[in-house]
Amino acid sequence: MNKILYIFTSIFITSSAFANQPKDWQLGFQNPASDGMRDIVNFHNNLLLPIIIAISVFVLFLMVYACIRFRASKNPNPSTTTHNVTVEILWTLIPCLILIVMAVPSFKILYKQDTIPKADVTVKAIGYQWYWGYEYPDENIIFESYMIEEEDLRENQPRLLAVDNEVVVPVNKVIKVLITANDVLHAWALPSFGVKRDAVPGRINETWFKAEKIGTYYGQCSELCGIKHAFMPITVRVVSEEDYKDWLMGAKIEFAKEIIEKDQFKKLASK
Ligand SMILES: [Cu+2]
Repeated sequence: MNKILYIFTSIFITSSAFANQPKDWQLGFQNPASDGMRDIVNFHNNLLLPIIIAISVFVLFLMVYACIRFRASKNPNPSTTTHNVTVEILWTLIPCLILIVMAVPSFKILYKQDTIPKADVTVKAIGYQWYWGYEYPDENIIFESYMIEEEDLRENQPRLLAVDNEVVVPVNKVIKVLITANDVLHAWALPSFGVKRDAVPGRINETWFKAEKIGTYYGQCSELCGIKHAFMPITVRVVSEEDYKDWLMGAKIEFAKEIIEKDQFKKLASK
């Protein structure tokens, strides 16, 4: 009974209770944490959903009506009409109009996603079988990010989603993500930010997001990439500007890509 209640509340009460990771019995989207995702959710809830419901109800009505009105006992001599120009024009024209109504806002969102504003932080994500590697090209930082096995999970770490080394980014800043892969196709996807891009070997795809809330956000590889496709999650920790700077100091030493000069190390370590 509780389960049924939960499903109903999940359907009818919008996602304010949802955090930034998938929940049991969840049907809708995760909470948007960026402008881009809010556009997508609004597009879905205010336009697509009403159209889908209207079409489904209309088709159901026609089917039920035809079943009752034209059943054999009521309609022993069926009509032999094969053409009706008006109806044919209508059932071509109306779906076309519906598609145009959907296409216009859809393209608007796509172009908005495609136009990357000036980036404050650039992160490069590299898909491997089966984990993600990350680079901060401007910060001399490189690290790998593996899923934490179930027996090693700490409190509040979700199963199959938490990783050992999280991507850390500042809140309310434009984060540009460069996405590529080293072996097969992967896809870097983070539902709360409305971000999903294929990771293609030999090619760099770009996307961006601006996280509005501090918190931890979870995503997964979204391109079937082999036997452990389900075990290469993505964790992004959004922190304040100061926390980001603190993290950067430590990360520059811990995850240094190139050897740090002695003086530079001293400078970083002293901060
Ligand atoms: Cu993958």
